[in-house]
Amino acid sequence: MIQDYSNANIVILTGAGLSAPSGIETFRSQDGLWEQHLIEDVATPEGYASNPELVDTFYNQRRAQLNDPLVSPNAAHVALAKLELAHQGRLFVITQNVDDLHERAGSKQVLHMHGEIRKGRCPRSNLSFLMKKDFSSEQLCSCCQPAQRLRPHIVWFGEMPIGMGMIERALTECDLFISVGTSGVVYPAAGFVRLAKAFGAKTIDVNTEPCYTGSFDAQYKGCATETLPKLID
Ligand code: BV8
Repeated sequence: MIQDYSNANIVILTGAGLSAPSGIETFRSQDGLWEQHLIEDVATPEGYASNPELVDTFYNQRRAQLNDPLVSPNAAHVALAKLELAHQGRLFVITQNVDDLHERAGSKQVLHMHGEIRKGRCPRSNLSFLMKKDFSSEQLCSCCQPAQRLRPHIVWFGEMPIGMGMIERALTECDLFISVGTSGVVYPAAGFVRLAKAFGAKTIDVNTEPCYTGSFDAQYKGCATETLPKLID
């Protein structure tokens, strides 16, 4: 199917469902991450301000998941990395995921609009740093005097997602928009399909449970590790 778009601009939006087959928990499934924690407590600036240790623990647990040798990129990540090679410069992956599985599969053009769990951010300079150790009160920035405690480089609710200018430009210029493994609950990501469609893109949803319908020209129901490689090969 994607062969028909060999000279097209393609935007892929990925969510937690893409990493689920790799063993990374999603957010809104029965035993998902948000079932175990109140969003307000662990994914808002207010929650971090009132209990940074709780938030550090939440993100350190998720970092530990990523360091598990059993967690590796799956066939869907690999298919997207292959597609990027075939579409040099005209494929743009926007991920809501904060893991590094796209990069470990070989993708280069990836924008983490909700941040990256392997990085910490200085709350004063806003610079982000790859962190070898877990988040804690000892992890300080190297850009300020006095040094500041590094917060997770994560976009919390109420914070502006990363790269919105670049994202909006890509959406208005794309010919094909594919959403993979996202529930379409969180904005502004959930609205990307409508913007792409308004500018003439064909829109496809790949999900085990098709959701946020209405704006997609086609929906491929099934696990991304099966559906996406078929769509791409
Ligand atoms: C913003 C942190 C404005 C990272 C996340 C009141 C105040 C402020 C804002 C708001 C408000 N009310 C509403 C808003 C907007 C808010 C929002 O949308 N809230 C929702 C809940 C209504 N959005 C924001 O706050 C955003 N910022 O609006 O800023 C602004 C403007 C100017 C200046 C300043 C600010 C920020 C949103 C980012 C929040 N951070 N997480 C982390 O901890 O990981 S969001 C969180 O949800 C994750 O990042 C996650 O990626 C994201 C979306 O979830 P999904 O990826 O879709 O995961 P989910 O579990 O939901 O679904 C998985 C799907 O996969 C399912 O559909 C399932 O069927 C499918 N699936 C499962 N397995 C598979 C599969 N599919 C295929 N194959 C499989 N194998």
